[in-house]
Amino acid sequence: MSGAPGYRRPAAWAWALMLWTLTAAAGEPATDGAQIIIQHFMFSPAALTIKAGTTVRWLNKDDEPHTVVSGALFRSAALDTGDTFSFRFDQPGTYAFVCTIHPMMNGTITVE
Ligand SMILES: [Cu+2]
Repeated sequence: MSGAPGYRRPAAWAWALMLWTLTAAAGEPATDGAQIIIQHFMFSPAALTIKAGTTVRWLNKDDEPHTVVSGALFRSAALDTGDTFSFRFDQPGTYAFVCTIHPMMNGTITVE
């Protein structure tokens, strides 16, 4: 009638703790890294603004391989599902990046 025996709704603090743990585990150690999710043949967010010195991590959640390439600045290998690629942006500027396998997939990082 009201769920399985012994089941109790987790308290709000438990959810908060779990979210915090997940977030902490996904981030770069000791830096305020940013993350871009690759899913449904899109970069999300496609436009990101960060401070100089920030490491951006791309995570492929698609079942298709994708790459992350920005001119001569960086070039990832083909990322399979669950694979990540990270790059630290030290110089202010605007950086376009693209998936070379699917050139309509593109995005921009603005480094302040
Ligand atoms: Cu792609």
